[in-house]
Amino acid sequence: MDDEQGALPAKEDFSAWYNELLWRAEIMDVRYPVKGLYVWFPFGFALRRNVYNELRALLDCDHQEALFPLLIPETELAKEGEHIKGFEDEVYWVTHGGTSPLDVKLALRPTSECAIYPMYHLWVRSHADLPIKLYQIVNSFRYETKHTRPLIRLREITSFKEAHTVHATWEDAERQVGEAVRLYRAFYDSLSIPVIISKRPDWDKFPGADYTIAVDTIMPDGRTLQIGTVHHLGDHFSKTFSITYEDINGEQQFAYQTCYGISERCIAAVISMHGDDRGLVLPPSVAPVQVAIVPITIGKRKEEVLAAAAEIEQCLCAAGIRVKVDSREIRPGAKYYYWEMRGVPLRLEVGPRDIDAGQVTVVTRLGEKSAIPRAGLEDGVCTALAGFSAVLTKRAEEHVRTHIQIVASIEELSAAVEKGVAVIPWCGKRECADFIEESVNASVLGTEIRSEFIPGQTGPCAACGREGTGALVGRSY
Ligand code: P5A
Ligand code: ZN
Repeated sequence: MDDEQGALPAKEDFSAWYNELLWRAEIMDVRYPVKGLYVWFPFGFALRRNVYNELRALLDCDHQEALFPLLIPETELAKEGEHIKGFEDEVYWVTHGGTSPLDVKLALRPTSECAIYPMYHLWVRSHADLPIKLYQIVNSFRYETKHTRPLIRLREITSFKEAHTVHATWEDAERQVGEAVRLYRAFYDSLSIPVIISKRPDWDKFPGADYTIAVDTIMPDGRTLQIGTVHHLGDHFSKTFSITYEDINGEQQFAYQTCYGISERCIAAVISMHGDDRGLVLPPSVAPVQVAIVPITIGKRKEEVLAAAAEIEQCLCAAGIRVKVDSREIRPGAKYYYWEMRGVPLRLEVGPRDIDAGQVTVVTRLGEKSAIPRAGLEDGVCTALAGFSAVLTKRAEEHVRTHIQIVASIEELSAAVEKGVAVIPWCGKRECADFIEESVNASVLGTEIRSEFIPGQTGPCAACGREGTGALVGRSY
């Protein structure tokens, strides 16, 4: 792809920057002729694979991966009243097989409760079968009517990781909700993305759930992005789909369930949180290329420099590092630009002077320059990668910390939501939330906030003055 297209729009202009970066860094091609559907370029796909490998590794400790069909018969999808009410406007329907109308319309899964739970009905027999913890990573379809955006609001979610668990008691399911939140925290830690966990207001919970815990992060423009949700489903679906087990006394009991999901919004978060005016900045844990080697081949010692670069590549590759030598016949400056755009954490420069000094010059994606001795290079590079991750985490935490304000009044809230999110006391009543939302043109996102950046807060409700606790308020994507 042509790299000589002038500068990337500044990150200040977040939407323009984001769209242009997806193209320039070869993450996605947005020109597919269906709204809300996008194409992964190979580089974007490699990033996706690494990100989902992190997620898989965490899940595989105590979940099993499975795969259920894309198509859900209308008869199943319509069974749980709340669920279908929540999704009916977003479902794509398959109505024909060739030219013949189908007897039963088939939905493209907007999510897979109604594909998986009829099978759980068959699989769950006794308390000894529980708990069940399955997940799948699939595409799902939602006819979104809000403004679609690559990786953020899709009509085909290509990378929907959904986990579905079954338990003997409500309390067991609640414990699983806690486990899932911990798992998502660990996942986002591995991506250096700070998160804010909160309980969504009742009217904003997942259709068919007892309650929903959401994972949000703060985008560069101060708006929040919901990057994961964990739902306690109670026994709503087990009653609908008749998922029962025989307890130790030989009696039939309804099971309790949870489900939790993450989409490629996690990749949108990585790109948006860490990127800068020069392009992507990727955490080493998921960067498709962790180290780019640029041979500096001016002068007579070209062959010697190329040989040294190849040897370094081999040695780093053997140490399990994702490394590439860039030996293209273009200026080193053009190579720097190219790898910076693609977020490569470390650039190694190898020239005659480095060879003579028995060292390699290392420049991080954020511009820190140092030299690592050629002897023990693998260890030096691993240390530099770990250091780079730590810097990304610190930077991201700083961003989140400076975009949260604790406020007490509507006036303060109004100013705060222009810059980021705010926390304000709220009594829990719907009409007070409506009043707050209308006053400041932002949403009450959640309560029972769990975040190291936000202290517990109580005080008089900003709307009615009754006793309240901290509610997260912001504008979201
Ligand atoms: C949990 C998994 C569910 O669907 N069923 C199985 C539950 N929850 S959810 O909140 O509706 O979606 C889970 C997460 O997916 C992301 N998401 C989207 N990402 C991109 N485009 C969309 N149109 C879209 N819709 C939802 C959100 O991060 C959400 O938390
Ligand atoms: Zn109130």
